[in-house]
Amino acid sequence: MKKLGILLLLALVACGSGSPKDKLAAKLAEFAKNGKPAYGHQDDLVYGHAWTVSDLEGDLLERSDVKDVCGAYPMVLGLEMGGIEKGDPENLDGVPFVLMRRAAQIHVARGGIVTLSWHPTNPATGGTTWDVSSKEAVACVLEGAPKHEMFMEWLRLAADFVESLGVPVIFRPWHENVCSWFWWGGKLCSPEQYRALYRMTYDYFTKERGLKDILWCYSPNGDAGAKAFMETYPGDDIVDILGVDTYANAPLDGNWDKAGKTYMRDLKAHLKYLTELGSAHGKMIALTETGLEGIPDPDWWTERMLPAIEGFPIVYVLTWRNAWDRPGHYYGPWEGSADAADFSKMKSSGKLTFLD
Ligand code: BMA
Repeated sequence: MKKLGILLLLALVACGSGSPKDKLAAKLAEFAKNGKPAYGHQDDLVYGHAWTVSDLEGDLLERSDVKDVCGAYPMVLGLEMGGIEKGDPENLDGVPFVLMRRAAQIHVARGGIVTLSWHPTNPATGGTTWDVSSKEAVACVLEGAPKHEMFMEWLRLAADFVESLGVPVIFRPWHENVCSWFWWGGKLCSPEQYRALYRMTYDYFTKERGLKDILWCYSPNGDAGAKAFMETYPGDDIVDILGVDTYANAPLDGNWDKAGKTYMRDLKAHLKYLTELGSAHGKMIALTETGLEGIPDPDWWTERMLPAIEGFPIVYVLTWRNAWDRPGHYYGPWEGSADAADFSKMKSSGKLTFLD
């Protein structure tokens, strides 16, 4: 048991000292210690269900689907960097990077926490992040390989953006890797190549660029299982948070009760092995992505998600985005959504930490 690391974090909170990264880590550890994981929502503040921010420089970013429903902002704000590697002004979902920067800064000034995901272009083919046609995508960017220089430029652009935020962040690159729906997926590179990719990213950000206020999160898809999770584990020396991404699925046979139970069973199994690994490696753990698209199950929050995560020492749980331009693509509540009352009930239970 490597509890020392986490105890040290809590001691840092108590005496109010440490770097911004240490303070962020300590704040997160406190959520788990109190048994009240932080609630997070992807892209909250920059848009929501059927609305988006148009005044990029002036909007005070006070709107949030989550706040509209329950009166509080999510504690964790997820933002997405896909597209930064191409020098695009907007990410792959059409969110301007200037707006994201302001959102991150405003959210942290309010007392919130920011996590960054990244769905970059396929370096081998120039296709999207979901282009899994090449087994060379990871191999070709490693040291000495043909696309290495190009890829280091991508890392430079990504690091420039992270640096420009000026706030500590949780960075979660190369996620959901054990499955194979992204170009860094399990069938497209060896565990050694994956680990080399992660470490190269870490080394560039921290050693070359001196970006110290980043908590590094490693988060395969939860159904990887403990063995596969550890096969591609980048290493205790560079990872701060162990996470899993585990989604709920709509039932093919219309049986919502059965589908809900399957989600709960799977999620509990994933969080059980994550808890054991967190304890063995002295790392914080998180449910880095979850949700049910379109939330047609009106009691999903209090009957499914909350009971499934209760008792596990996760520091946060993040549900995915409410796309402003795709009416059915949402994972958080919004004013008028069928699950809104149940979400408020979950908030009132006091079992999760929001930014009140
Ligand atoms: C996915 C979907 C996509 C989006 C991507 C990156 O899960 O929401 O529409 O482009 O995340 O944010």
